[in-house]
Amino acid sequence: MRILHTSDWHIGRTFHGYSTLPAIAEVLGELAPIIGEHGIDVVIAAGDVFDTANPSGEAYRVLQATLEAILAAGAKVIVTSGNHDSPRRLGFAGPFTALAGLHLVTDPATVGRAVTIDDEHGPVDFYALPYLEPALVRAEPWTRPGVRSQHDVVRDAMEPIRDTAAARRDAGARSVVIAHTFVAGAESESSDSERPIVAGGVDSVPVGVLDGVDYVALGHIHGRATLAEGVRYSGAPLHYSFKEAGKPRGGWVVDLDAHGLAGVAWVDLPVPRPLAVLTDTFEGLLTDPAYQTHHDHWVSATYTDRSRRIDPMNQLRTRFPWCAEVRHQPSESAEQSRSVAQRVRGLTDEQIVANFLVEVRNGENPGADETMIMAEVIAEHRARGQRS
Ligand SMILES: [Mn+2]
Repeated sequence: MRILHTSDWHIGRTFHGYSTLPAIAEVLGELAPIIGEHGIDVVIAAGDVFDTANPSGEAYRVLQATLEAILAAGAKVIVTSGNHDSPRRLGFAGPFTALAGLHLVTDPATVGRAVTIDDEHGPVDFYALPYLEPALVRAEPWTRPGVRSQHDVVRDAMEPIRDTAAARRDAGARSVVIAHTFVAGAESESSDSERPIVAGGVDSVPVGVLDGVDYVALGHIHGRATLAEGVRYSGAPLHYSFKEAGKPRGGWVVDLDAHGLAGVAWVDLPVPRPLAVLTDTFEGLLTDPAYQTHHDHWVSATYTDRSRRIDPMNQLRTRFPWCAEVRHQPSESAEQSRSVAQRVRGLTDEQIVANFLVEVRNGENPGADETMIMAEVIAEHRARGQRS
């Protein structure tokens, strides 16, 4: 069996105020040709199908066209819900669409129940874990009392799955888990375009919790990540943040043979409009010939001039029509990236105060009068300190 693992389609998301619907429709439109070319049997969408719980009619139209084309290309589809989706809305037609090979698994009550699809070697059991909010699933019979975290709920969901998978392995069954959650170790590949599951704290699942099945298709992180040979994030099919600039977009092609995982390969999806993150003086951004290549790209421009420009966006758009973000970061502020302790090490009190003024005034040094006043105040303070 050959599986295409995708996730985080986020249909309906905006990018710096622009609709991404035409771009995601184009990218998802490439799935059907990939299915034909690679002989894909099953397509997985591991959560965050939509960007919101209440998507627009246009967003539904993109999803409908995508799923219709996948089914027409001859693959089955297994979809689960992410934290952005409404499980009820996304899953409502699941009992009927399953008859057509479209499995919408979004109900926490069905955790542990497999969607079984046969190949020439026998059954493959797909266990989907929609995003499991601890407070909303603690009444489910498969949870232990007092579940509080992603670690707790995914651990509890996995225990019966692991037992069933082990028992059915003897009968020739292979098993795949689909989960929308944050697994520890994926941090380096993560991006700011996914909101954290728990604000103000890291709530992650140790990778070992997912042991015992042949492949784990993860969703939630927007960059691809490999946590183990058979435990991976595919990432989003479209760039949804400048933090993802240069990162590949696509999915994992997963092969199962009679014994389990036989191989994993990456397949690229097209990038309709690449991202460019440019930092230079304002003049440099507008005139350096090297940037001409970014004319049709999404551009995030940071200009390093000392003073702020009036309406920089409109000026930059004369050169970069798709400039989506402008930041002002005076070059002196590179100094700010060092810690305070590093910056003051070995300096006199006079130097520390002078540097502070330079920093808060975008590079303007203290004048002679100011230097004299500072010296007086510091001397006075020192004398007072010695007396007490
Ligand atoms: Mn998510």
